[in-house]
Amino acid sequence: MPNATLPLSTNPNLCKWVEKMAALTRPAAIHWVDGSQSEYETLCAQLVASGTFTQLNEKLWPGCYYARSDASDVARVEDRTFICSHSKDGAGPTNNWADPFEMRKKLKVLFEGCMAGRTMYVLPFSMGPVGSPMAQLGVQLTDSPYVVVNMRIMARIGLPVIREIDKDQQRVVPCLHSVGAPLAPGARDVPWPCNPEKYIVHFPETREIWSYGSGYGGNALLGKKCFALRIASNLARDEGWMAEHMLILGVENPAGEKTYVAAAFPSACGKTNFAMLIPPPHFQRQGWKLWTVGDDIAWLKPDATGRLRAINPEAGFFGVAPGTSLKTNPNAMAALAKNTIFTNVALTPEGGVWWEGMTDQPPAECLDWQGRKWTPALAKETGAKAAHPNARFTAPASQCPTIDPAWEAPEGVPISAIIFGGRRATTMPLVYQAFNWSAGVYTGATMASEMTAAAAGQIGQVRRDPMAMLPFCGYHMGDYFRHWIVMQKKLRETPRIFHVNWFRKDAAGKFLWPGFGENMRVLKWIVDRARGRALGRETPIGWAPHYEDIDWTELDFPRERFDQLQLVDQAAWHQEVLDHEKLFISLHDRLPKELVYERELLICRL
Ligand code: TSX
Ligand code: MN
Repeated sequence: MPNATLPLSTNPNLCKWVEKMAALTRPAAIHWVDGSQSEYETLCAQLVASGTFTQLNEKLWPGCYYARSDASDVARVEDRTFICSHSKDGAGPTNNWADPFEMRKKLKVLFEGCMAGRTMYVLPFSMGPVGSPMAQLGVQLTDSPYVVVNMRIMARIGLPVIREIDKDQQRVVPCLHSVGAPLAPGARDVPWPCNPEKYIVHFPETREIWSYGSGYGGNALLGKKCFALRIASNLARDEGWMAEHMLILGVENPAGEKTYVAAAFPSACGKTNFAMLIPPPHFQRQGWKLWTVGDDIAWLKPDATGRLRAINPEAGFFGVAPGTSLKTNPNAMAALAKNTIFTNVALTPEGGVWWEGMTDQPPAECLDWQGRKWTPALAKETGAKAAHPNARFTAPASQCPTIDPAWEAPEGVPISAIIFGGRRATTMPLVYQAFNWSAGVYTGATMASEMTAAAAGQIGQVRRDPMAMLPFCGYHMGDYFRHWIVMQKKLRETPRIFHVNWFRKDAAGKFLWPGFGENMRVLKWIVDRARGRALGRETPIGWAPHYEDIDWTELDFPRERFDQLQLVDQAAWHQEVLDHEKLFISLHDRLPKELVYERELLICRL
């Protein structure tokens, strides 16, 4: 038997599962995580001693740590992510499917003895405020102390969660995680253990997650994408709620009335920036305030009166560092100023961190995300980046200056509008409102974004990413659309649905819209529309603002430019609906009829 701290739970099923998984993975020790500050400090000190963490300069970055991952373990691995439902069709054509029986056999072999020489941490966590009727419980077994300290920021963990688990009849999602790097007796560890062979596996029917080989982000912090989106989307479909890849934002008007919106954007659209938006000075003087509830995931559920309410299941921000600055997102900069873990950014000689876009002036020299010397001259010569483009900060949400007073309300906040968006140089206007719920679902189902980095596709190529859920829906996308359609019947009043595009360009290739704080002007129209207080113009694709419907105070934005920004170009939209059909054909056998009809109606209106 491994040397172990006392089991903190009295739940016999949990204790038996821990024993069984320990027998499989054979750790040298078992540590039940209590979630305390002192435990956190001990683990961080241990990570510093083992070379995984560097403690940053206490004067510049109090309570902050710095980690470099292995160069091969820097992002989610979508081609190694599996949905193992009983039927292949249940996972749909957009997910990797594997037979659950075959996969279990494979995983048993991989996990056999994989924690040798390491400590297995038993990490109880709650996605959502502890005790909230909308929260969900999980226990992650992991051999990565880096994962434990990151999870302490991103979720509620430890003793208060154990007390919830020990109440009867609580469902707990078992999550097994290993970096897949057993240590032989006396062998020296590396700063970032991982395995070239990676498996991120979900069993939707039995609500289980098995993750092997990676220590990074969404592959390893299993409460986030694996649980709060892929498993939760299955729970939500079965139980009549929604698990969405959305930020939640509160808009307070000068009368003190608050309207909450949820918004889904594909990556590289500035979702975290939008979640922490600062209104232009004129709006601030009038008394408009924006409040952040969450920046990545929303769980939405109809309440007893038939209103849709939302919680943020997370407790922190796992944000992309490059591009984050006092100009683009001062609230994020305040949130990450202390008690934050940085991964794969650059390290400055003063013991600080830096990344591309953080300041106009780069440091004279620093160590890049792989620990090599980096200078601005070198960057100019070779294009080398100091920080990895997917470098991250893990920061407590409570440290965001605009965190909403109700961000941990167990009953959630009422959602009045849902916003979809994408990065589109052409075709999509700045803003429009779908005619009704099913037209709105069509808008979300067909949303798309242009590739920015040459990550997978070509730069500029339009990629469909329905509801920004393509990599995160844990079942068939056609069934997912149907669930959206069906949700209307559970609501007395549906949130109004909008589409925005901050990225339309003119013929010269320049952005037509200033974006960032100025997006408040669009948000005001959205909130006013949702509350039935703003006018609109009917277009073939939905309701759009007249020039006069937007508050232009202190922004010089000519009417002609606005017309250009809002133009619904017939030829471009004919192309657009043709492209919608491609997506629909791939899902045809499970596509709800409503979406086929919405497309027909749209074509007729065009
Ligand atoms: O986050 C962005 N938002 C949302 C902000 C609340 N970004 C950054 C995207 C990369 C992740 C934006 N970039 C936005 C935006 O609204 N808009 C743009 C495009 C843009 C970039 C630079 C300028 C203008 C628009 N600069 C000047 O006009 C000087
Ligand atoms: Mn995300």
